[in-house]
Amino acid sequence: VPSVISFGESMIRFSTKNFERIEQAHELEMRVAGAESNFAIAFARLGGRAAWISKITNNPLGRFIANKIREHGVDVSHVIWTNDYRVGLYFIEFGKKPRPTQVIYDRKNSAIANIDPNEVDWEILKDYDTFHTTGITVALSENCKKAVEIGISKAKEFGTRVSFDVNYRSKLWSPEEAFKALDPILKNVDILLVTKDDARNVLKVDGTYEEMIHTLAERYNAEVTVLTLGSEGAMALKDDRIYKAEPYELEVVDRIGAGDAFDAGFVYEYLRSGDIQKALELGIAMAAYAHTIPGDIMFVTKDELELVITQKAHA
Ligand code: KDG
Repeated sequence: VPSVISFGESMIRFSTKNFERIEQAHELEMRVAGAESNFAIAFARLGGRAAWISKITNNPLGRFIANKIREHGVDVSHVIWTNDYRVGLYFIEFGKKPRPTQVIYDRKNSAIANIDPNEVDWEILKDYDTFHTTGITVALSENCKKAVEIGISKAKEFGTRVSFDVNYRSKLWSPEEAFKALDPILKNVDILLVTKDDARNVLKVDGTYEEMIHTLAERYNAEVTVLTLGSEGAMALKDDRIYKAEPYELEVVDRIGAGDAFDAGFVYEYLRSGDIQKALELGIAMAAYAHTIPGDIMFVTKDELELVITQKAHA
């Protein structure tokens, strides 16, 4: 069974209903969100073994987060609990064209931002095939960045693969700050996951998608490089060979978390079979389903995904 352990912050996500503006809302939906826990949950739901590491304030908000993640079979026993700091929150107002979706973070000085990188028992990485994290964690604080760097070096030492999604968030840092911090980190990544927009705007690669993915592979030398293309599907490069998967036709309900769902599908199948084409197909199917489900969490089964993948292949 493929296994991953991810590391990052999760927050309570409050979203307005029926496209209401935050200013007018008198009710908000309360859910859990966080790129790395989204990934672990999606991975567990596919049948993988998943754990999630974080640091959380021990209060009802923190317990809400851990419980919602555990509910899907993710091991949260390595979470570091503290009585200090706070649980991050974030607010979403979904837009309808031409009004954009708005996100407001309220997460400064959260528990994980104050993590001491040495308080994580990194030895546990030995028990997993892959260590997964994203650029969001690196952006949170200098301590988080150090923790990611230590986690990656420990993973290397233990022969645990590292998968990493650039996951640029403009509310956390500038593209220049992100590039400066991430460029050295990405050189130590085995499975590199990046959107075409982050590749262009943060990692400053240009040209056709083929040229972009080759540049990324040469610069960072990952075992496998994955470039997601939004509504145009996704592509991967391994051993100089390019693989592509076409997107699904879909109606968007909530696109947040689709990238994490893609990553989980790709990494799960890549670890399971090593088949890049199949990994892309599962990633794309996961992303498509994620767009149709309110909230960040992938309430899906492997059977449902296999069915749409088969239907797509025969369409
Ligand atoms: O990938 C989805 C995440 O962006 C969302 O869950 C919130 O983790 C989050 C963040 O930091 O933006």
